[in-house]
Amino acid sequence: MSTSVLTETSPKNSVSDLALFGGQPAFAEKLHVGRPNVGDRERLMARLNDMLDRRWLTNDGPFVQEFERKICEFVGVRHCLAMCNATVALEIATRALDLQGEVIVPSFTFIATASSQSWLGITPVFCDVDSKTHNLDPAKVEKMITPRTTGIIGVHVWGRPCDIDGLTEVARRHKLKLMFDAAHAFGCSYKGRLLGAFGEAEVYSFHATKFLNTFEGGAVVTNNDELAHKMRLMKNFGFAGYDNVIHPGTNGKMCEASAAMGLTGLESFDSFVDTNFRNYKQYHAELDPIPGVKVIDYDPKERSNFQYIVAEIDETKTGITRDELIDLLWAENVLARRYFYPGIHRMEAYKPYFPHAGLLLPETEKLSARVTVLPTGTSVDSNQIHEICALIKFASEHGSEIRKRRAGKL
Ligand code: T4K
Repeated sequence: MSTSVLTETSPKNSVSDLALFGGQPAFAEKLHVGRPNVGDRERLMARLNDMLDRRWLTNDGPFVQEFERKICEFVGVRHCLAMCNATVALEIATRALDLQGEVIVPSFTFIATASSQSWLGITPVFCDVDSKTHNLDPAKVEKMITPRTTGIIGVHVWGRPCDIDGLTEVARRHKLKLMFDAAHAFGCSYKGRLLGAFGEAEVYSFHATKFLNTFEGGAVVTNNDELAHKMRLMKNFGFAGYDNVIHPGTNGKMCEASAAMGLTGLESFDSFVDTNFRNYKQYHAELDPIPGVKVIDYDPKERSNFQYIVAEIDETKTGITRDELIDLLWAENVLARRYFYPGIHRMEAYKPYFPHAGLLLPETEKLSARVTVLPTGTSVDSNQIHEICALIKFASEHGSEIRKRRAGKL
């Protein structure tokens, strides 16, 4: 359902019509990236009522068990450990795998990939990505290995799979553990098989902004029985029964309300994909003709959830930088995002780790200056997408004029 309405002044006829320069915003209300997909409300409310009637709100309740079972069936994996969020799930999986010392991660990812490591006293070593896939480049990973390296965490950025074969081969050669941060990748495949079954374990996020959400939530999926057993203990303080702690642990549990939301969302899986796919096709059709604006592709041979519409802006062709475009869009109430700017290696908390990391991360630096993520999902409609694309087209056609005007030269 659409929440933002177009004002009567759009489209823009001249640069002066842009909200950046005092014109009326194209949208009366803010259009966000990451608006949650909400499934059938009645089904959700019925589940929440059941939960309240049962007075069983958390601690491995029936909805959590059903959610874990359904995820296993859906993905084709033996174990699913539902958790309170993906960050804690990454931490638990990292401890269960006994990673220590250094772990190789991309810098072009959400902060949680790295912070899950540093939180455990592990040094996240930032490796560059492939400019086409936006994912870890196995050849570069191999060059970052030191005697302290114990593991690699590949991130399936935007739900597009890592080069899993390449990373598996590097991990095998160097006896490293390989795990995947599949936060974006629920329902996406690699060589025809759904992500979730690769490496030692994979971690989904079910945060509100993700394709499938449980309000807050995440899960580790694995085919490793021993690892799953350990993580089940770890996510519940290490309890093996009342008053009996047999393993170090924390509180990583998913609650029943979250699982109820997840079960409800799963029932709408196909319609969420259909909506995202329709939006993706429309963005492609309307943005592809604009020089310097490249919408990233999802491989038609694979399954994708199309949750992210990602455009790379080449300022040499648009005449306007990604950041200038974002300022322009925000003024029009289109809250496009610059994931994953500036790259974790440039974030205040991580700069001291490797002050010169940028020298080894040229693709990351380029991407984090070019990428913009645009609104999609079940809360935007095709008129709104058309208007967003029209704004981007207008911006690129008037790039130099906009730039001069911003600099006060016009
Ligand atoms: N690994 C990767 C690769 C990840 O991308 C993430 C999370 C994780 C691990 C960790 O997963 P969790 O521990 O969160 O399960 C958002 C999300 O908060 C974050 O979960 C996500 N990645 C990241 C890519 O995006 P921000 O910094 O954009 O802020 P946030 O959460 O405020 O949401 C962005 C926009 O979404 C808001 O401007 C408005 C909209 N929104 C958000 C919420 C929560 C809504 O419309 N409704 C809502 O309820 O991080």
